[in-house]
Amino acid sequence: MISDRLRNVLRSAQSVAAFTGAGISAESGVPTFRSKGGIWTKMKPEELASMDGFMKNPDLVWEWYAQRKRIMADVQPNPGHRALAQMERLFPRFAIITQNIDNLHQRAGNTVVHELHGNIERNYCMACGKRYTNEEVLASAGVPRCSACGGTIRPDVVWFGEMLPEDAWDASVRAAGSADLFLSIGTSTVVYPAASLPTIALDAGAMVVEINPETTPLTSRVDEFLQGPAGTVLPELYDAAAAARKEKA
Ligand code: BV8
Ligand code: ZN
Repeated sequence: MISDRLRNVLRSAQSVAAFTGAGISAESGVPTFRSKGGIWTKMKPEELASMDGFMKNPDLVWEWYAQRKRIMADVQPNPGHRALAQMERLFPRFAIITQNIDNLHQRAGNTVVHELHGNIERNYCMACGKRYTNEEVLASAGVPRCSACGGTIRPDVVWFGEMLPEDAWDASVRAAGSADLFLSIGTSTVVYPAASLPTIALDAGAMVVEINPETTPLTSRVDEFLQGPAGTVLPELYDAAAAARKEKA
């Protein structure tokens, strides 16, 4: 299943970047967005994950995030997340670049995680910036208010039409632009500017490998397409990398 070219790159790579989307957390029980039965098949992204949507119907948006906060608090990292945590210890430079807000990479043990779209466990007051934990915001029903200034509290995630966090974006562009191997895992590559990162890696000469049970708009441009669920493919990829690098050692 793994080509000799990929095995050689796994043996020699000094810098690896893993770009992830909702698909890597599907096997943990986190609903994806666009796959069958995904979130966006039921509701429009701009209605729920945008300032406009929040202004129009804050109760609906908060109820949706409260539901996702509870789901993401109860799930566990799966073999796909754990294989990426093992890979961090195998390669001199290894970075996770994620669109996910579910904390599962950190909980699996990865220490270098660039969160492009925020984090479900963080919240802040839109007026004074005061920060709040999920315990605090989920204590009361409805849209939580700031105890310092009475302002409206929102989840610390990136909504459509909002800029990505500069530090995470800059670090992700650097990781993609200096990678020997770039893995695109469980993402439909349709949301920008995140979806431009595989192109940055390709243009910088990295070997780009896509892992997904389905093809995506990126598939025709990658060096290798490993078709299958991340929870199966990534442990196999880790075993191949560990074996190749042991031989070399
Ligand atoms: C912005 C956080 C600048 C919130 C999210 C250029 C062209 C066109 C449009 C745009 C453009 N530039 C900007 C835009 C607009 C927009 C955009 O990209 N729209 C799209 C829909 C066309 N982008 C933005 O608005 C961005 N901001 O551009 O600001 C700006 C600002 C001001 C003024 C001018 C410019 C902000 C985008 C971030 C939005 N926030 N999430 C929350 O989660 O609540 S996006 C959210 O959706 C996720 O984070 C993720 O990014 C995306 C979902 O994609 P995936 O994760 O890939 O998930 P999906 O379900 O689609 O696919 C899952 C895949 O997994 C599938 O392929 C499936 O086959 C696979 N899979 C399933 N099971 C498995 C599996 N794979 C492996 N194993 C399995 N077991
Ligand atoms: Zn406040």
